Amino acid sequence: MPQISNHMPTAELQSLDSAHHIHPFSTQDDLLKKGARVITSAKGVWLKDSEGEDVLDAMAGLWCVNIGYGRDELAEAAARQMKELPYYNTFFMTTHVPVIALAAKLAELAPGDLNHVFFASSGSEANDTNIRLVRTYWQEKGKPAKKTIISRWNAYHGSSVASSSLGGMKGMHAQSGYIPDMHHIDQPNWWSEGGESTPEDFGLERAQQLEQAILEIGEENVAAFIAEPVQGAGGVIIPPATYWPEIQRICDKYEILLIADEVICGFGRTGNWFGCETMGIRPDIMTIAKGLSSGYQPIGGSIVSDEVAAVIGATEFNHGYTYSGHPVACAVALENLRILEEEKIVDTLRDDTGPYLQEKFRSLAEHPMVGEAQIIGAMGSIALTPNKATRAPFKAEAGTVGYMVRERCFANNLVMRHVGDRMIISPPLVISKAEIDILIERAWTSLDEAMANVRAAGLFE
Ligand code: PXG
Repeated sequence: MPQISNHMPTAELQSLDSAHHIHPFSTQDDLLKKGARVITSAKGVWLKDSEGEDVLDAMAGLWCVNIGYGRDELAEAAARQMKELPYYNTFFMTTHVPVIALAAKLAELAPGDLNHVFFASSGSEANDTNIRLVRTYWQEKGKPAKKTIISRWNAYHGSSVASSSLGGMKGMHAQSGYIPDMHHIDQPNWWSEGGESTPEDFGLERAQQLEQAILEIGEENVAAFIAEPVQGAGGVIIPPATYWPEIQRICDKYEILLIADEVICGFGRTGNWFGCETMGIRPDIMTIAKGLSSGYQPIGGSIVSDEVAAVIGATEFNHGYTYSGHPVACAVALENLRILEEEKIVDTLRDDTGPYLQEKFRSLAEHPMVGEAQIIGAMGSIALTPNKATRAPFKAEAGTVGYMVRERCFANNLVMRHVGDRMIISPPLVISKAEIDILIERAWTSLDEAMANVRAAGLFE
């Protein structure tokens, strides 16, 4: 086998990659034909590829590199921990210092009485944990029939079979089936589904679907409602202001546990430490991952309230992963939280760079192919449309035009993803004003170029 390194020609790396590596959410045949872009290093918000191009990463990897790339402090924290204690588990009455320190730090940062953390290595694992947690909670309360979890169509809660069953991605259900006792209601996507109603009325109507579902399934059978404060992978759908207060009212009225999936929203993304603070809700459980370590190490978890912890605490919780509370991941997450806090990254985003990004991003709505530009904190999306007034979709399969825009972004060295015909951004929280200008300039150029292709394909009318 040849010596594989950064110095190998791109084509050779690509052919070895497509020959041996099965990629997530990709069509392997496309990779065989086109080859993947090879990323070799990164600093701040910039990726470098194997051709030496500098690419602005407006997705922070997969919504996770909140403090930006290339922070040596995290590498040093990992090395220190690896030398001292590279691994030990937290099963069977053992523990270690990094996991104690991280759990205590998270209890301090999390709002209200969310003071207890169960660790996992990813958001998917954490949401699997949540399924078992809420069912155990109701069993312990003497209500074992309360098993059903209500979620939303187009929600993303992970890729394991259980967490994707919680999620509402029909393409994922179609390939794996899904586990029983899950129920989905519609998402608060006013742009695509709101018709003639006002966003406020629509927000209320969508929230009240939760009440209807509880009444249909029977309160005695419902364990929890799970949702992302702002839907991420579903297209950065910022709900109308009426939505979350109504959801909270319904959860309180029927004693349904509220799980806020903060995997994307957590650790500053929405301009506060947690999305539930931005949305003014009081979850019983929060799912965390991604920004917890800024993606430098795989780590996630469930933060639960004093009450949930007390109820669960009465029994043996038959659940755990070999890497729950992995010492190296915990040490890196702690260092990441230190940087987020000491460098006031969340405050700077909320008070300074965030408002600048939001203003510039909203100006994309002036582009002839953009209907709305929605942004909160540093997560935003634009809706592509041939007709701003009617909010019409393109006369092509959903995602066709989104893909055309994404292709132009990629060619213009801007990572901006498409979800159907929405384009989304979620840059590192440390993005500077000068970098924001570059992001918007490249997005505008890519939209112009894509629009010419969309017109040529006869799709603009
Ligand atoms: N919850 C939410 C809200 C997520 O966004 C998960 C759970 C699962 O986390 P893990 O760590 O198991 O992947 C996620 C993950 C995309 C994309 O392209 C989004 C995610 C993952 C991969 C791709 O939008 N979100």
